[in-house]
Amino acid sequence: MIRTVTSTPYTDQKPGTSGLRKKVKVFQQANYAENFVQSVFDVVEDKAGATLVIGGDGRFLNREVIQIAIRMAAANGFGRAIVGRGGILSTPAASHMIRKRGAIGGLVLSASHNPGGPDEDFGIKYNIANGGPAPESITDAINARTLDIDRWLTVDAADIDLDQDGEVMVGDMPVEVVDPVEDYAALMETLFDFDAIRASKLTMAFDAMSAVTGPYATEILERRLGFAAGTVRNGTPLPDFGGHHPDPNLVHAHELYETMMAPDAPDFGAASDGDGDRNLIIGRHRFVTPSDSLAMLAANAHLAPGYAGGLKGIARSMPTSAAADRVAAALGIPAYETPTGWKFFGNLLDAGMATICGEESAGTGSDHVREKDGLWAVLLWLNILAVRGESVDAIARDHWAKFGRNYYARHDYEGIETPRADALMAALRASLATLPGKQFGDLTVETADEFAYTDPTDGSISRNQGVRILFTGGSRVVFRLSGTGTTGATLRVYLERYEPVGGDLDRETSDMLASIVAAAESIAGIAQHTGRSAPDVVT
Ligand code: VG1
Ligand code: CO
Repeated sequence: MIRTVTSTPYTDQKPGTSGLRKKVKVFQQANYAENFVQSVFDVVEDKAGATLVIGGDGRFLNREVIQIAIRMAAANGFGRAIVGRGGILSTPAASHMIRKRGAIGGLVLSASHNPGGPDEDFGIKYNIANGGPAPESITDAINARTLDIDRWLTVDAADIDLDQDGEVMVGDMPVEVVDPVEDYAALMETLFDFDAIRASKLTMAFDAMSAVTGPYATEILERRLGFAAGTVRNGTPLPDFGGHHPDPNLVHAHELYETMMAPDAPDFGAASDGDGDRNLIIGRHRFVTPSDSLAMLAANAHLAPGYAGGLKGIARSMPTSAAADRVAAALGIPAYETPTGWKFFGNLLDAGMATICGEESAGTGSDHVREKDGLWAVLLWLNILAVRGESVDAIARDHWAKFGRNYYARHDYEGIETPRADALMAALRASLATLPGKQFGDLTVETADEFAYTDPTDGSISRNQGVRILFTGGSRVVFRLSGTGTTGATLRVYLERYEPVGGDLDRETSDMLASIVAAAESIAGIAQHTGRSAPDVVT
């Protein structure tokens, strides 16, 4: 029996960079999650009889919203729901499941790198039939629907047992509870040379940050690849991630960093985020920036069986360093520059224009799914290390010697009052026309603009994607406001300096970027607008 529940709109359900993210308390308001899920379902065409994948990163509220979504899917006429056991599906595993099972789409319940728990964050993201995040045309339609929604549909049915594999009926809809790891692990075995990695006898430390990758990493790294028990740390997904931010950067994964800088460090260290789509790579005594990791993976991908045929193209988000562009040029393949967020890579991957994509925020992935994929990046690195028989440090130095080095850092100013952050961006925009030719220390502005992207496959245009100031010689600073936060505004300042082949290739990043940091302050007046003299997080 389908039941219609009367509701009224919430005005704050606009998806950001990656889905709708709010405080748990916001999601706990009457009809809040239901309104959003119904708005998604109202926008999905041809859902009658179609398959829907549902899973999440295990954070607080995950199981409750999954039960709600299952009943609503049944009432909205879906033909089948596939749910990860325990409510668990990493973002890349959900993407693969949608593709493998021919689903019409999926709900991924996650706020990714944001903290979890009763007073922290929750999120809902909708992925389409290609397995990727819904593009802006669809998220805009969902948002429009949330503003005039007046009812949601459900069936009267009890919660299902999420911990029991198998099939049960909810209303007229079969619900399959499946192993969240099996299909994903099998996919990884098709891409990488597991025998070579096993034979390499490399040692490693993997920090799952008490988030969703624990079960995936334990199965793949410890069981299938034979890494020692204990290689995976913090391997049990916890609803509050143990009270930490499941954000794999040098601030939140500092224990891993310390392990990797110690005299007895293993060969390779890595971490992933809340929903398993990001990766942090630290070799023994060598941190690799995510932008460099993208470039190095692209340059060496042909060493792994899944990429032996070469790459079709490389795509990166605009704030990501240009290191990958130099690899694309050397390989004679196209390089694409997209706005921040994985949803912009989907069309390029579907069209066969790009094979590998990446973002400075520790996201890398390929055309094997339509999301970024943390463990995929770890396995590709391991495959490369096994084949080359060299350390991460040696591979990094070799890369810079060939391509030059893009020194890079991101400075985040978190929890700024939104009007102040908006004022900073407005002043910056207003000054753009006056900047070219201006001198800041040893830097001269070449061009200054606000990034807009025209999708080469469908011609859709996305504007206001960040302010970029390019200096002569390939250095630059980019300013944008985060679209994933839940309190106030976060200003991200992306700093990059290119040092050519033969230059200073092994210096401290902070020294190399000092003049760009100073220029960023003069150009944007960060201290004056935000009242902050230093960033909260440097990655
Ligand atoms: C951030 C990152 C962006 C990433 C997004 C989702 O967005 O900068 O590169 O795609 O998070 O990642 P923003 O708008 O806060 O800068 V995940 O792993 O949090 O889904
Ligand atoms: Co994530």
